[in-house]
Formats: sequence, structure tokens, C-alpha cells
Amino acid sequence: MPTEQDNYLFDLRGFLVMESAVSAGMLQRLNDAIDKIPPLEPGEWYGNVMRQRHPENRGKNIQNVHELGGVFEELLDHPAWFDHAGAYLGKSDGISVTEYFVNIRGQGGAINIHSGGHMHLTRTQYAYQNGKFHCGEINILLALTDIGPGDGATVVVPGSHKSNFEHPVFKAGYRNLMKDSSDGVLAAEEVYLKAGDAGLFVDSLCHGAVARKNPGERRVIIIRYCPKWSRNYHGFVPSEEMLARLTPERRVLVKPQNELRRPDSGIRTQDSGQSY
Ligand SMILES: O=C(O)CCC(=O)C(=O)O
Ligand SMILES: [Fe+2]
Repeated sequence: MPTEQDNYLFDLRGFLVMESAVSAGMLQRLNDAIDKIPPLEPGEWYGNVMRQRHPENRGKNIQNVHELGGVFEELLDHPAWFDHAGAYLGKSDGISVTEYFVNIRGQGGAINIHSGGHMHLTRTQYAYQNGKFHCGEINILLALTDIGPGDGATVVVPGSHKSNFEHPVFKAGYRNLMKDSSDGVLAAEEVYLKAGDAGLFVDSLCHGAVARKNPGERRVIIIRYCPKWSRNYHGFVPSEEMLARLTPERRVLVKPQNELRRPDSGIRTQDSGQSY
């Protein structure tokens, strides 16, 4: 469970860094598993995994890697962050995984600075009330390569999850790409991670990633956790094969509810037995 210090820092800054969140062995297995994925064009599927179509500067997003099973499944409820995510979402109503992907970004790749508390989006909200957190989305960004200066680090504006004003950079027309570094982006900070470290942040935090200057690639895994009533962000539906092999605890993360249909629909469904 998160410590008092974790809670203090998360409330203050909107993000935490978890050093050595995964072991060296797991890191190796993750990188090996990614190396086995064939090159994919935007929109192309490999089994139940798909390369997302999105702006090229953001790099390659390989969506739904938990469908590949093995080490990717182990991350769904990894102990380094799972209790933290649950605590910050206020998990009494259950939680779900709304996106799970590998992001690979080469030289020049970047992501525009976005989000912020001023938007007051339900999906991304930061809230603490009656002694409990009630966040709308907690992101885990697990570094699979070292991410230091020049490597295209994630940029955060600490505390901006509670901001009442949009970051001035939005108005200055500096929204589309983070250029060489976060220098000049008011109150922004680059988050340097070693391979195996994880960043955890509430999605209302104003954030982005600076352009990668160094050769080679930056590899991360991003898992987004939301309250159980949320849907997959893109509409991906978990495959029957994956549902059949997942543990009950993991199955409920990717399919938080059973469908309930009339008995004469011909489709067998089951009442969860839950009441409110
Ligand atoms: O690629 C990054 O460093 C930032 C990713 C991001 O914006 C997100 O996970 O919401
Ligand atoms: Fe983001």
C-alpha cells in the first residue's frame, strides 16, 4: 500500500516515481517479448494486438500487448504499483484497465504537452474527499530503456493536476511538439527514469514528452487504470482466448462486468449478484 510519504507527494505533485519497479529479469523478458513482435504498419493487427494509427511524432504504439500473454499479463496487477493505483482510484467500486500498450519512440519523436486540472474532465480528474482519493485515471509509465537527458523524457508540471488555469504554453502555440528540452516551459520538469523504474501519475497532470535527441529508441509500457465503469479508450474488446486464460483477478480488470441479457436472447449471461 502507498506510504504516508507517497500520499503526501502524490497529492502535492500529481505523480510518483517508483525506482526498480520491475526486476532485471522481468525487464529482459519484456524487451525480448517486444523484440518478437514483427514490424507493423499503422492499423495492422498481429493476433489480437494492433499498431495504433496516430500522429507519427508520437512513435509506435502497440496496443493490447496483454493479449500476447506471458510477461505482459504479469504487469496487469504488478505489486509495485497495483495497490497504489487502486488506492488513488478509490477502489471500493473496482478498477479496470482502459489502455495497455508499448510505445517505441525514435530520434525526433515527442508528444505535445496536454491535460491539466483546469479542464475538470471526469475521466482524468484528481479528487480527494472524505479521507479517500477518487481519481479518474491513474497512468503507469514503465521505462524499458534508460530515459535520461536527450532520451525524450516525459515532462510534467508538478501540481498542475490541481491547477485552475491552463498552462501558458497552450496559448503560446507551443502545443504541438515539445522541442529540444523542457527549458522555457514554465514550471515543467523532465522525469528521468532508469530501465525498470515506473512513473505513476493522475492523467489530469499537465504532461508531455520532449523530443528525443539521442539515436536509438525510447521504449515504455503504458497501462491506464480507471474506475470499473470505464470502457477501453479505443473500444478494443478483450479476446475470448485471453479471458479464458486470465486469473479471475486479472480477468475482472480487462472485463469488469458480465453482460446481462434476457434469458430468451439465446446468449447465456450471468447476474453478478452485486447490489448497491
Ligand atoms: O510518452 C510520454 O512520455 C507521455 C505519455 C502520455 O502522455 C500519457 O501516458 O498520457
Ligand atoms: Fe498523456
